[in-house]
Amino acid sequence: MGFWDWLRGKKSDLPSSDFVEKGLQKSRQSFWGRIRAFFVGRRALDPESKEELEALLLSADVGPEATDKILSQLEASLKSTPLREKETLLDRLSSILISLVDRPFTPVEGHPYVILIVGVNGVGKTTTLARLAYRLKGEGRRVLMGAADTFRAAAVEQLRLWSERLDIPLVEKGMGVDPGAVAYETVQKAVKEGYDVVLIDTAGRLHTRIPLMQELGKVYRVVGKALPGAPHEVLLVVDATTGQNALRQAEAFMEATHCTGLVLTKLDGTAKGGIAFALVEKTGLPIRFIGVGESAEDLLPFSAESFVSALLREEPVVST
Ligand SMILES: Nc1nc2c(ncn2[C@@H]2O[C@H](COP(=O)(O)OP(=O)(O)O)[C@@H](O)[C@H]2O)c(=O)[nH]1
Ligand SMILES: [Mg+2]
Repeated sequence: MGFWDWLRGKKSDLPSSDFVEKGLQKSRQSFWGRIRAFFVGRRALDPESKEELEALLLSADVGPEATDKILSQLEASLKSTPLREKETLLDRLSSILISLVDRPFTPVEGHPYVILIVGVNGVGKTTTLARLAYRLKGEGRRVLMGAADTFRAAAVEQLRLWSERLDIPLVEKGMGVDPGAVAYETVQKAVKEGYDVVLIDTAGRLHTRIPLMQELGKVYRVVGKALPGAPHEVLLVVDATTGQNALRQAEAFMEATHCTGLVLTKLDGTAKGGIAFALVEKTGLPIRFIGVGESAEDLLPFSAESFVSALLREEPVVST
């Protein structure tokens, strides 16, 4: 699996759907199982069943905007192209869902390739950073990490532990220092010493705390001073288990700083999963990675096809 290629916009080597299916098991068996069941034996949508489907999508965290869009696209598509004999209504829904979350990602050239990780507290920023670092190192890339989450001592310590465990160098100046200074120094070191990738952790902040949000804009600008064109990606990490609150977070972060993509974590911990559609609809950002579990292998490049199929696929019969 090529994480480096994926960062550079190449889609060649996507994760096996098995991982995605395992991670989305709860959603598939719960809310999306109900959506699947709704379509059994149905080949048309009357107003009543449309309402039923609407309620099901809303209950699966799809959110009102994306739900409206899905329903109107489904209706329009059935009107313009009636179902073929072998095609099902669920097939039609799948294509619409795929097109909804399949947003293009435009890679920016840069060496070192600098990635800034942002989001509220506890969503999985540091975990995501460490998993990316681990994968990229495994692919032979020289990785440097920066501990610009200087808000809590525990945050620096957490990254220091990862740095030791993964044997990946870390720039850190302890707690309480200006995060911009850490970010600047990290990028500067990476340029000077020829690193391939720079991953910068930032403090989790409540999206309602204005000064902290402004500080993020400053970190972004400072990174650009250390290396023109950087950061090449700003990943906004969002916790799938927080439901519609995730949308408000995303909006606030997009106002505070330029974001290039989403990381949707803890999909293994929700029975809904529809927040992916709501988030993409709201932000227009592509989902770049998903977190589907606790282990280092559980960060996956996002594929719209695998994701939708993992939500809607019939639960395989397990033979014992
Ligand atoms: N189940 C599960 N837990 C996750 C995932 N990603 C992160 N976590 C957990 O979420 C918690 C907070 O993660 P952390 O990276 O410290 O969040 P941060 O405050 O945003 O840096 C940790 O216990 C992680 O193990 C995921 O995809 N699935
Ligand atoms: Mg952290």
